[in-house]
Amino acid sequence: MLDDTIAAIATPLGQGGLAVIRLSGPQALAIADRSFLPVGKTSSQPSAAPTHTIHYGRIVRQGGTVDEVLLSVMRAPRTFTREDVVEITCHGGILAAKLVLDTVLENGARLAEPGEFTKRAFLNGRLDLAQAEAVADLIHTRTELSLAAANEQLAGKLSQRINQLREDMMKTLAHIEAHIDFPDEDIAPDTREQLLSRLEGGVAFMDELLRTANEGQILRRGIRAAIIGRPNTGKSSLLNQLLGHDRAIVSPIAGTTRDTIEETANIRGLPVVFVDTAGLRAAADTLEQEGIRRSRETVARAELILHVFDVSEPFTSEDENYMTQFAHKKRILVRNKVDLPQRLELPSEVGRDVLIAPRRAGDSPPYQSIVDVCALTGQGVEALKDSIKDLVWAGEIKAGMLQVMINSRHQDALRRAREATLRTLEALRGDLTLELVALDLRIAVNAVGEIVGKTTTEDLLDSIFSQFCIGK
Ligand SMILES: Nc1nc2c(ncn2[C@@H]2O[C@H](COP(=O)(O)OP(=O)(O)OP(=O)(O)O)[C@@H](O)[C@H]2O)c(=O)[nH]1
Ligand SMILES: [Mg+2]
Repeated sequence: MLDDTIAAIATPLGQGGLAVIRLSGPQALAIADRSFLPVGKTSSQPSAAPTHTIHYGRIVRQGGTVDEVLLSVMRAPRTFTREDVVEITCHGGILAAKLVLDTVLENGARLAEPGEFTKRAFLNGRLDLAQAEAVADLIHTRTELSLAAANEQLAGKLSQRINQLREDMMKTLAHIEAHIDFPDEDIAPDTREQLLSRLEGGVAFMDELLRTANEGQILRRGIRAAIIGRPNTGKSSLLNQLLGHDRAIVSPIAGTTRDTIEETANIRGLPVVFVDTAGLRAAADTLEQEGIRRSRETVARAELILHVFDVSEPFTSEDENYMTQFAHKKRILVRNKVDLPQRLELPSEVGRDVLIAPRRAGDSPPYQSIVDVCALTGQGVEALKDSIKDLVWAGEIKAGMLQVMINSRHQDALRRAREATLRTLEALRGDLTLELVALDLRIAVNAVGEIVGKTTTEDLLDSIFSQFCIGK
């Protein structure tokens, strides 16, 4: 498949100043020759151009000029795909970019599939699989913290550790297999101890990596935080404060918010999707009922709940309902409208001392934190942001591990590797035949190898690269 030449528009479709059409493959220069007419003394035919040079000229198609462009020539192997690459920068209209693409397709290129450039980079050994995934993370990243993590992964920080782990395990495997070949020789007791402790070290390291999965997930996908509470307590006002702009309609009328409103904010480096909801009250009309149904669904999917109280109003049974619902989730109690005279008296069990109390099933709600705010002025909102970060970011991760936060695919592979390694340990301790020991260890080595793409299947590659956009 790598003997054809692929092409795609690498910039977003739409109107912009510039657009880039990318070509990669053995015919990239020849196809560029057929599509490009150099203009001026310093420009040359792509096939005659030195590597890493830019040329001014025109894209011509059926005798007419399509667009005035700059064409970059990058010869293998010092390119993203390790193949010959040509990038054509044209004017950023949808039509211009499309016609340039059509021209190179007519001249012999094939339209690239999503992620195919990155896939080639992987297949040609330019990137391993974990690094290729980091490219997708870089494209989708929404905060500086996740950008930093994606860059570390792209630089190979995770891959280095995974490769080290895999090599250690392969050494152990080689050792055990050597003994299979000489069945008369028993493994000496101290050698056995050594093998056991090396495998145990491997499991400990896998555990350390697995602990980063949750935070890795948070950095990549963000968390969902639902804002719930009685009508008119100031939920929409709070959303606007957290976002820093007026997203939701605020009014003194109870039942203002009918539909759920979602928007992402950067909270101390974490992408948090805040969801403002319609109050879950015993509904008046059918429209509001629908809003309430959606609210319920949203809240059910959220990892974190901000339960908003209006401190100028007495505690009601409605508030109590909210307390008992979704009690298994992480919750922050937000006391809003602290600028007004206070009439709210929370039930005694919502004292600050219950915050650290263990939760029992059927318990009323321990909140993990209580924050006073005024959503009108923004007072207390920074403290609320701190509180959100502290709750979702466990803080158990050592600073160095920020470089190696694993994603759910890595997590799945590591779990399988861990289980197989534990079986290996058991078999070795229990004096089972070395064939059995080696069998499980090989499963573990392969699972670890999946993370960096040392062991892959076509299905796995498809599922990873199909998540990319076309042109990447
Ligand atoms: N004094 C005071 N008023 C506030 C504060 N926060 C919100 N309000 C007012 O309370 C009213 C209701 O605010 P919203 O943000 O619309 O409340 P909500 O919870 O989204 O209401 P629904 O969408 O109807 O459920 C508005 O008139 C706000 O201006 C606050 O901290 N202090
Ligand atoms: Mg509202």
